[in-house]
Amino acid sequence: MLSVAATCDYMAASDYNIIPLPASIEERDGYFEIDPKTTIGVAESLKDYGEFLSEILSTSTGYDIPVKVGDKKSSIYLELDPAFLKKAEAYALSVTPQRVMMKGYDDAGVMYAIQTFLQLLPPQVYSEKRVRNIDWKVPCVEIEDYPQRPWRAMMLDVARYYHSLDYVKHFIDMMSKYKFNKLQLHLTDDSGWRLESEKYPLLTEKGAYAGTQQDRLGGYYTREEMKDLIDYAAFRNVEIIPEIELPAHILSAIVAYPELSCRGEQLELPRQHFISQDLLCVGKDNSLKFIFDVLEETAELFPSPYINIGGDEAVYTRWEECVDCQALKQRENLKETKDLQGWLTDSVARHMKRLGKTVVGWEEIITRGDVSTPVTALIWHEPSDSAFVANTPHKAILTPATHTYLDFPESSTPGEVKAATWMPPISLEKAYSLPINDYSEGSSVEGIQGCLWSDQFIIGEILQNIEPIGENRSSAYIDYLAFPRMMALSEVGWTSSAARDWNDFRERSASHYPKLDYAGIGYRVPEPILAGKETAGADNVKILLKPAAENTVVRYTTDGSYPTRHSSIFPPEGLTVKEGTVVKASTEGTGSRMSLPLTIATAEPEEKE
Ligand code: TNX
Repeated sequence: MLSVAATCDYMAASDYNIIPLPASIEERDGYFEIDPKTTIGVAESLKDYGEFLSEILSTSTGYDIPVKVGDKKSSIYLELDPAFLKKAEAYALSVTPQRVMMKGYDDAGVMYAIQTFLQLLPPQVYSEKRVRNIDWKVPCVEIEDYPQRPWRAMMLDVARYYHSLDYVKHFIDMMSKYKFNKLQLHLTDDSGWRLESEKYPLLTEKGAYAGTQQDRLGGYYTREEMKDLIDYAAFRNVEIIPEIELPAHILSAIVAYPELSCRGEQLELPRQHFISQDLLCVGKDNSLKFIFDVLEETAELFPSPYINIGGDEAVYTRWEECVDCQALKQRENLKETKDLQGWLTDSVARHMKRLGKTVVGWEEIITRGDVSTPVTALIWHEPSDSAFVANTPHKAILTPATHTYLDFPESSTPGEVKAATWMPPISLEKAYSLPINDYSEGSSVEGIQGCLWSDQFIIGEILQNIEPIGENRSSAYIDYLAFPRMMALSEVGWTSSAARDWNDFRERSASHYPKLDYAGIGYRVPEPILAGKETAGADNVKILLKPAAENTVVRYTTDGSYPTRHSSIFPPEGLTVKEGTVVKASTEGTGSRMSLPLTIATAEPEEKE
């Protein structure tokens, strides 16, 4: 529960602007200031954490802030305290005018104490170069914090669009800042196979690139690169869960090894978004051997106790026509073709269990046939579908498309990024409203996951045309789609439902934009909100706009052009115009960043007789 000790009125708990909102904040007077004499003391085992913090602080402040092992007198001190709160990922942060103490129950807690501390500093702290003339002050505070849910994940689809290793690291940085702890890497799909295999080299030789040598699209990660990425993520308390899709979304493997499919045809990798009907043939021994081999190799590479096998959207036409699949169905006494998927899921889950891994997959892994080995299902249709796991040995993660598919745009405002369209847009408020009501210890809902699919901009034909953002397809769109909504999901996963407050979150999230700017994270600036339009006569139409958040400025035009940061400021008391005027209003972001324009058309004046 949020507990706020009202010791003074100088700052309210939410004024500290921390996202996700901590479990307990006690305000204190005064501030701590980083200066050229600041040092960081650490226990021996936390040296890397001290250096991580020192690097960030030294870069932005320009001071040389040394790390001193065992020096308890340092002005900033980091320590582990396994007796503290006895909760995984818990931390305490105490800021007094003299010193800053960060205490973690575990390494994760230490990382999160650092991340919260950074959020309390001026936004320039995230800058990659020295920023002068800043008072590096941190308001005094006592924070004790821990997550409500152990599973706070993001999924990144690197299969439909090859995101570079640097981009994936940037994505992990974004996650860590907002205390996400699991990254589901969607490594394989119809459009590409992105993980090097030792046993099956053609998976990446043929399955990682579409098109001809000259203009080929794609890429993959070597096993060495992946090890490096896993370590990079682990240090930031992000566990990478690999996803190898089966039995559908596997064309890239079939292109490399045609004998894996029911028909054995040589097919090609698509250059456009495409969902193949070809499945992994469940009736052939060589296909089963292949998938077990690949999963074993993958399980060995990734230390996560989970392995994701996809499982979504299989259409069974091929299995229905396949003699081998039908023979298996008879042999195993299965009623329907979908039961073959359950049979496969259960065989894989049992085998993975022997290797110490729990299988995760989209909800189809428990709805298509019988699976008795405990698995974790990603509920992607409706939040209430988590009921699927009630009275079963399985667990559920909420990732409903309605709230967490950040590949849907935030609005239908003209000019919006046209990403996935099979559902209505997901506003920031909608993402924030994802219900998770069951917080009991034994709940079968372990947490939430936000998803960033990349299929809708596989070739960029739509995104290319976008105005006024005007970029071609690139990973930068992931940032734009992810923020600010990732902050909303972060709070859904971390903070108790009772402490979540949309109006308060909206203000806090806007206060993070400068932080994102300095951290090099792209985001969508929210448009102003139309609060009223009253017509009192042809010369008297009054338009009222609310800023997207209190600390944002609204600019407008009446000549049809897009507002810029040089346009007039929209009057807070409202604007009176003549009928027929078209008002365009945008939120002013930082730099040259403006929100999409909100267009407010007024009625055409009536023709005089
Ligand atoms: C559905 S949700 C999919 C993905 C697409 C996504 C696009 C799910 C398990 N499958 O293959 O990328 O929609 O929004």
